[in-house]
Amino acid sequence: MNAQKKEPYVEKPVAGFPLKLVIGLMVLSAAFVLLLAAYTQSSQSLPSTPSSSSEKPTPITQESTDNLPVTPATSAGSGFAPTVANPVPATASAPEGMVWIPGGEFSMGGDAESESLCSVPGVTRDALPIHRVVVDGFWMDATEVTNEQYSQFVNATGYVTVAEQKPTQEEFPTAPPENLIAGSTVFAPTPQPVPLNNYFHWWSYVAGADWRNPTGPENDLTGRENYPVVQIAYEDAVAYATWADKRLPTEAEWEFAARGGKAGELYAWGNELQPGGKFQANIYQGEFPVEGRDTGEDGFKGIAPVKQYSPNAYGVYDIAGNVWEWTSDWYRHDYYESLAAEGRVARNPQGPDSPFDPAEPTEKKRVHRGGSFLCTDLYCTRYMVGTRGKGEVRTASNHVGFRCVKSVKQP
Ligand SMILES: [Ca+2]
Ligand SMILES: [Ca+2]
Repeated sequence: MNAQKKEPYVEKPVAGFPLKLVIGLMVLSAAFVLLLAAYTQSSQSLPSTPSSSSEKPTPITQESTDNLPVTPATSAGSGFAPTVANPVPATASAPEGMVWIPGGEFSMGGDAESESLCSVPGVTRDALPIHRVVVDGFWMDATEVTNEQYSQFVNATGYVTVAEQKPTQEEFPTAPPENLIAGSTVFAPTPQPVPLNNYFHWWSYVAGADWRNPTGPENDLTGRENYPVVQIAYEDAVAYATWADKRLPTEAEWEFAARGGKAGELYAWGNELQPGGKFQANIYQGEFPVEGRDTGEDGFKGIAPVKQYSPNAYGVYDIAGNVWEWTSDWYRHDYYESLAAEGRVARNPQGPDSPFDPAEPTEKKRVHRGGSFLCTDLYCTRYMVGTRGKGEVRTASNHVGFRCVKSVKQP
């Protein structure tokens, strides 16, 4: 009855839990508990310790960004060439909470092999080939958008997110009315180890889960003002960005920012997962996805407040890990191939004209980037900077959020 029931395509839905699938399964499931896609860790597991990171370098400023070093490729990448950042400084003082990303020409994509990329050895094919891209400079939120920030938007506008809306009979014509209940997808750790080839084991549809109640009605945002907002569908992120006079980043802008002026490195902070033995992002350690097995060795079990780890060279925090981030590009598995086939440097690419994921051909997906607190070297190392994720646009979950960018007029 749906594409997710078959053996997943190599690059499975990283964070996409089509709501249609959810409601559709509800028709069959009186238990009202659905097991859905992805690799994550329950945000019911609150951070057990404060950040282990005491180093918080000063975010890059307008004055300093044009002096950022250009570093030649040092790792994986035979296909990588140095990043050439624009010398043009920002034209105005930084908007509150944003940092200047100079833009320039860089090598985009990923060719690093990993035995743990979503249980599939080798490279993530949708991140190939490595190709040259130019993006103009822009402002970027230094952090993922927080609950506090999203609250300000909702208080000002009365906006109602997708997860808060009761699904309609028109949208789900075969679902009985009693199943048309607002809710969203929530990571549900398993009581015992499970095969990692079926993400249905660790996702549930939870009635009443939404951005105010990320894991369900029993958990609200008290004390979580500085955590990234989650349970945000694509249109919910766009609505916020529009209200804030910002926009979502393109996938190319996101990767340019994440690479921090470096070229071909495995991570947003370099080539070692734990330089000096220290984790640089909130990901997942321990046996996935088993209840109680997230060891929190990186300082956090589950989701973390923003800004708990050092920023990258451009001053952006949590660009890897914590929560996945929506970008404005449609997802196509072969988009990089089509760009490379044009035989020239892509300038400010906006993504393909339409979405297509061979694993779920009927779903409309946008690109997610950065991985989340549920990404583990045992299962899905999508915190590696060149790798890609994707999500159905009307589907939210408790490990997907976003950050915004803002264009400037070029002199
Ligand atoms: Ca963690
Ligand atoms: Ca992130």
